[in-house]
Amino acid sequence: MTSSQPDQAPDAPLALPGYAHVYSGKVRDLYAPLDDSGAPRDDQLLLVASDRLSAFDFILDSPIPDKGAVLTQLSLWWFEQLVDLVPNHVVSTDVPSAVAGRAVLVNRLKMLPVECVARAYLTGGGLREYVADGQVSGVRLPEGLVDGSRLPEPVFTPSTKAPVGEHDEPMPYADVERELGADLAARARELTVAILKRGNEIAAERGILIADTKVEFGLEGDTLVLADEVLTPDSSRFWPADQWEPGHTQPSFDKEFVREWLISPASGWDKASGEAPPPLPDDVVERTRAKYVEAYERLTGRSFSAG
Ligand code: PZK
Repeated sequence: MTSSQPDQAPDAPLALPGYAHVYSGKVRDLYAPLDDSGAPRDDQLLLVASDRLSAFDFILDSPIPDKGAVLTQLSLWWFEQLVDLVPNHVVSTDVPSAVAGRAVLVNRLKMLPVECVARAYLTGGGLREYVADGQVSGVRLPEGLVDGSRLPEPVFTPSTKAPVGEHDEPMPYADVERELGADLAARARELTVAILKRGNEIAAERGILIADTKVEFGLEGDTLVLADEVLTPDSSRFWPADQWEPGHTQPSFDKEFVREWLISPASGWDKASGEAPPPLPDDVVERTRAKYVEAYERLTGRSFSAG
């Protein structure tokens, strides 16, 4: 059994012949393809999504079968839906069989040093800012909004890229302009908001609200390119539309059963203890897997088949 303290280094990354491990995030791993001389190529990366799940800032010991594949396939589908708005980094899905379905070969970009976030509904850090001063990321909002309220227009709420284990901090738009220049900052803002709007237009017809999302852009010359994953439950808050009821915390589409079980007496776990959460019961794992598959199938209209 592995442990799961916050900030703890993940297990040894999978060895992939022909690739060098570059970096591991909480739930994904990055590799560089090797060239004919065995040196890492500097123009491409292999993005591998794992079945790991984070909850309450812990990486849980129980993997969710097929989560990495479902999220990879969902991202690929969104990239297609967005291609008229923004080009993306995808090169190929021809990847080693050990990571088939959950890895993508991408163009290596010069990444923007900003997390591009847009919010269509008010919750989380955006709600805290609003309660404190009636604004979110410098945008004045109407009075009377509550947890879960739909915003009049999606708002760009950039944040800093925190090191693994730390939380991203809100970044004033003026700082984004200083980092990127006014022109690039404005393009990143417009694209981020456009991606969330398009996402919600599509998702609304399929019973899902996308409360907010975080996207990553890189540059290829002067062109902004959409990178990383896009509009997945890991990068966005998905809410079931039929349960949307402003005034309280909305249930998470994907993690509802995990959170509910972890905070229930059945888990024997105290969120405030600092201890690692216990492994999930099989039925919670299975019901959570089913939610990821359901999100994929509802959004894309395709059926998910592993392998
Ligand atoms: C890049 N990440 C985050 C993703 C991880 C970490 N196309 C690109 N070019 C250059 N860098 C990146 C990308 C992308 N995407 C993405 N860090 C760097 C990340 C997946 C797994 F461990």
